[in-house]
Amino acid sequence: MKILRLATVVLLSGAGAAPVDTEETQTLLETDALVAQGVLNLRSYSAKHGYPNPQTCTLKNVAVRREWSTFTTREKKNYIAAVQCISKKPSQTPSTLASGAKTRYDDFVATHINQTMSIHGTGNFLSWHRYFTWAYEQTLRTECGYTGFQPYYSWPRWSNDPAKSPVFDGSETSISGDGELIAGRNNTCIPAQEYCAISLPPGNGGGCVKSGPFKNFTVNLGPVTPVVADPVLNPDSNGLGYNPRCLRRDISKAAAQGWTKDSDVVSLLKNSANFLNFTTTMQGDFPNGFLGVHTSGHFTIGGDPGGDLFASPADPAFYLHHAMIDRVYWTWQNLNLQNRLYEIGGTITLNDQPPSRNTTLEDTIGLGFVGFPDLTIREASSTLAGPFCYIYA
Ligand SMILES: [Cu+2]
Repeated sequence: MKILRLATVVLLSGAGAAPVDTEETQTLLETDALVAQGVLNLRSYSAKHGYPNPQTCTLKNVAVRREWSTFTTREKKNYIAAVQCISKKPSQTPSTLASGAKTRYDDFVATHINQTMSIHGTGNFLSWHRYFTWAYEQTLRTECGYTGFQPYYSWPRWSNDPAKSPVFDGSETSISGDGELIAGRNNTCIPAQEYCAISLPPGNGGGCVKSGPFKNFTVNLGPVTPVVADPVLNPDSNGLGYNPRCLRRDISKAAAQGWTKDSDVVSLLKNSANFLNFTTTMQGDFPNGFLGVHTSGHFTIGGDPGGDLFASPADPAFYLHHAMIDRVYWTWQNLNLQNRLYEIGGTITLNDQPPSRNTTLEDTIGLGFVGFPDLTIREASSTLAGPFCYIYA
């Protein structure tokens, strides 16, 4: 595993990324060893089969997305400033469609709310969220002068105590920390209060985020499916009306420790034989008490909108979580590129309810008033193809 890690460092340095000093010596995760193995595979696969866009994107000029803890203070502050910048620019979504979309940041939230039922538990889940996260990164860069790339939050690295992670420690260089403690709350039941297959105990928050750069951040849209007991309801039942309120969190050790440990991610990567198996394991099997890394990551953040399937992108930590989802998908592909680069499965309705046709690689994914052209799932299947040119460290 040490050799693999060294290989990544060498490969990434060769790819133009500056070697990064981390503040502390991190324990070597098996997840990261699999990521490194994936990079080696991608390199040899590309040498053999060529690049999709050899003129514009190779492993020599590719963007490298890194974990938040490896960002320097300046890089962190630049990212935070860009997020705050798009949350001050005007929305491009017509108010007739989403009267609550006030800012450029809200365009992303409105698009996600609008499409929720056709982008979760579906064959396009991974490619749609890949494109969505990329569009967010591009918007930070092109509209707010950000020069870095989208950071990710490595769940297994911080699964023991997420509130202590550099993403959630509440410092000036975090994405803000936990909410104000609201005592005496009940457990959260998943999938529903009436059907408590998974019962998560309350954490140490529940109220408004009390420190860090997003302490005064305003959430405008949602909730649609709130998990907090006392939600401020949206004037429109579709969640697209104007509902300004504070950002609430309830960071959950139980969610993080339960389903996002190194062994959980390794098991997902090693034991998912096909695409459908991978994407469904990732998204959980609630009736059987299995939350999966995707939902666990959302509940690690918790609160409002963090725990809301529809409005969750209104919490800026969403994009670091979904970059990790994409990193794991990308790694799973890299571990068997021949079979997995263009593999698809699933249908076009949430958990196939109501039953629907199979998803195909020619189906398109769209981002509404976020304002990017539609892509086919095929085009979104490689992070070196189409509009993309990035990998993960
Ligand atoms: Cu989503």
